[in-house]
Formats: sequence, structure tokens, C-alpha cells
Amino acid sequence: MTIAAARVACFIGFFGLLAAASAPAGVINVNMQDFLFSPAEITIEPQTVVRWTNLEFIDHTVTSQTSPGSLVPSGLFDSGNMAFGDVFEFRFTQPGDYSYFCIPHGSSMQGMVRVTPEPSSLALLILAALAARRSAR
Ligand SMILES: [Cu+2]
Repeated sequence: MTIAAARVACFIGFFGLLAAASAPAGVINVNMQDFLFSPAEITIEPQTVVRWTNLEFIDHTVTSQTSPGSLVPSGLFDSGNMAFGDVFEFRFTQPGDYSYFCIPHGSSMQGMVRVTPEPSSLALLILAALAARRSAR
């Protein structure tokens, strides 16, 4: 690969990362099945809605907790008892790690939502400068 090609590939990669990071947030599904949240851990962008669905004939809850394993509700969200087929949704607006659990099943049924920071304005400025420099050649 020539240096020019490497530069272009690097630039496209950087652009792709930024594009992926700033893609519009949607809805992510988490199932409650076999006494587990599946997937138990997800990473999302701010403004993403997480939709939990209970897929078994056992009542579960989706309850935010103060820290992983604490089993102490943090008060951010709590679905209450969910029967088979029930759905609970929560929109995550702020970056951070959000641990949650199921009240009836405690430590054996926990999950984590990691909300990534949005691309910083500095990153966007660097991108704009790189694009301007490239088009000037
Ligand atoms: Cu449960």
C-alpha cells in the first residue's frame, strides 16, 4: 500500500468511525428469558431506547440499581412486575454505565447498559479541518 493509499484508508476509517458514532439512535431489544437478560450487556448511544420484553411465563422486573450487584433500586427506572409478553421501554439520554436487576431473581438476573459519550465538538473540528485540507490538494 502506498503512503497516499494508507492516508486515504486512514481518513475513510476515521470518517466511518465518526459517522457510526453519530448515527441516529434507535431502539435496542433485550429479552428476558431463562431467568436472564439477553444480551445481559449492551453499549448504546445517548437517546437510544432500550426495549425489554419478557419471553417466558415467569414474572420479572427491570429495575435500575445503585451499582452492579447492589440489588438496591436507584430510582432511575423500574418496570414493576412484567408478565409474559409485557414490554418496558426506557430512553437513555446521558452517557454512563447503568446497572439493573430483576427484583424477584436478584443477583442471578442482572444487566448493564453502557451509554457512550457523543463525539466531542473537538473531534468534529478535527474532521472538518482534515476534510478542508484534503480538498485543498
Ligand atoms: Cu426475573
